[in-house]
Amino acid sequence: MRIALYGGSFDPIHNGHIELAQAFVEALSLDKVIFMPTATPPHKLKSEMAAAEQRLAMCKLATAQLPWAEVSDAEISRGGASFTVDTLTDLTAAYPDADWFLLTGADMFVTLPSWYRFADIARMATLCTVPRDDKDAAELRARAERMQEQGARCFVLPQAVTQVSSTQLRDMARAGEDMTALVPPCVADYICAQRLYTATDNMRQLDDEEQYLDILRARLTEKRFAHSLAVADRAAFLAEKYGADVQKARKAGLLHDIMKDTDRNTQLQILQEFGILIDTATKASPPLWHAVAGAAFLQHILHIDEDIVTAVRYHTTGRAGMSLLEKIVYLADFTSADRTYPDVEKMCVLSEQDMTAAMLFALQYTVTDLANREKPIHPDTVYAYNELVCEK
Ligand code: DGI
Ligand code: FE
Ligand code: FE
Repeated sequence: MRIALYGGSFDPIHNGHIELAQAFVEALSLDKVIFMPTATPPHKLKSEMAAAEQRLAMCKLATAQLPWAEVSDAEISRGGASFTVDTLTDLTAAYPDADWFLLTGADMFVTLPSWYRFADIARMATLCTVPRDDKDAAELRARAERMQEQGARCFVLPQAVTQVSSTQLRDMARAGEDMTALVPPCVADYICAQRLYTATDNMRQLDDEEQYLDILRARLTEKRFAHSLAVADRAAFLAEKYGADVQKARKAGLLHDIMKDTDRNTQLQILQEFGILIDTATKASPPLWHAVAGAAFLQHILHIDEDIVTAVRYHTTGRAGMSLLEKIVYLADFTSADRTYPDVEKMCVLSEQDMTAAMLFALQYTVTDLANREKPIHPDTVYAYNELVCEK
């Protein structure tokens, strides 16, 4: 038996996926391709993705007529993020005599060497991919060669297959456009009947606080939730005082710690998913990750305004050349009603009287505190501090 594992979010499955699988069935004489929809990642909002059961149902509809296709709910049943290495381990144990292949799109293929336990994956399956166009082909073959030098077996299809974008399909669904050229007709019908991908628009428009409160309640501990409300109040108060946009300050304050209670691995996963590379200094300080991951979440999933996104991004480290909104959120986090450190009163008074002095005081405190505890100090914090002392 020659069996391929084809994992993905399949949100929705489309003709590009089917064509890719079909091409490998022919090129590699595969007996079976197992479509494996991933579980919904913990940081995805319900309205942003079709439910796991719906993605599974679409895979089954799309492959019902294909004798070589099988759909597995193993990762969905397992729940949470699955590692490909674990899925392959289970599958190879279930079919110990089979030759295994792992099908990946070009975008995934190039990231393979950084996948968890890549060497084990490579030991269990031949790594297969297909170019998006002619330009891609040479690049993919070069990557394949490099992996082969590390002992992997690779296969790059010589010809490209049709590229279809799931993002584009979701946009089409939202706009009520006909998708039958890009997905199997039964999948198009299913998307219409289930009204999939139509909620995202509401998401984008709904700006009322209630909605953000629901999102926060689901993600934060009670204490962190209370802190977020206190920072929102404080940010609004400071915005009023310094002539900034009060609504934006409130929103930024509310959302600034949205990823703080998410476990660190998931924070890293979010960064990886959005292609955000963190510098070595950030990598060395896990307490900074929630700000970067939170900003990415706000930008890519909640579609929040960019000035709010950067206020969240820099609320922990600060940076040189901070905007008014960034300073307000930074100081609000330092002076919210729930803060209890020794100099909090002085900090509060300063933040209301002299923003620059308050920033300097806060940064001085942070730098000193980190140095005393022998923690690394992020360069952005140092730049923010230097800018203020040099201007004095
Ligand atoms: O999320 P909060 O607790 O409300 O506050 P925060 O986002 O300011 O996070 C504070 C933590 O971040 C605290 O443990 C100190 C740490 N921190 C702030 N700046 C730096 C830093 N840690 C390192 N390593 N480097 C920094 O520059
Ligand atoms: Fe924070
Ligand atoms: Fe905070």
